[in-house]
Amino acid sequence: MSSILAPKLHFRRLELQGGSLDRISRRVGDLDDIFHDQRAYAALPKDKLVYEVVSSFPVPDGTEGGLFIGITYIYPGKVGDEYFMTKGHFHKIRNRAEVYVCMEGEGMLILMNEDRTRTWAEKMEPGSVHYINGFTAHRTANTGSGMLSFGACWPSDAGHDYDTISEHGFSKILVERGGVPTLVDRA
Ligand code: S6P
Ligand code: ZN
Repeated sequence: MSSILAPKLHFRRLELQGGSLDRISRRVGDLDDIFHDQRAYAALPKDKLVYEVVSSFPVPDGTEGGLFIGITYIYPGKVGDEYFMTKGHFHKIRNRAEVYVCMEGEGMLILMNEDRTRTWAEKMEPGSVHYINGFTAHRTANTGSGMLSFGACWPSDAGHDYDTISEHGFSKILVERGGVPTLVDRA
């Protein structure tokens, strides 16, 4: 049996250790097709950090039966009235599920079914656990004034389909209305 270097997700330290870690930084300039207010988007510095993801892949990408683990850190901020958020994706193998565990901050997990007829959201707070069913697009938004950090665990053969979201978006967006995060239909 080949040996694997198991990742350790440390909830209290908000960090991932062990194995070879993959780090991704997403800045304003990387997210040009996700926010609805293009004028507010254009006014922000392109190098401003929106979120970072640290992931551990204990088995090769595409392995059936393994799991990947990651932590996402979303900075506080808004583009117009829309909160800083992740790109969002379906899994390439559509039936693959995922679990998120919120570690710090306040946020919303935004979910959408495959035919885009339903978009809904779950509140994220420290300790909240979120089961993301297969066939469901998912993205997270930071609705608080500090960092939103959460752990994720997903099947190692799930893959990511970003193109469908970048082309069609979610059918609702999460905006601030009177200080309250609110899902509204896209204009
Ligand atoms: C992976 C999992 C998360 C996201 C991360 C960033 O399946 O859902 O680790 O990759 O939250 O979001 P995105 O949409 O940019 O990959
Ligand atoms: Zn995912």
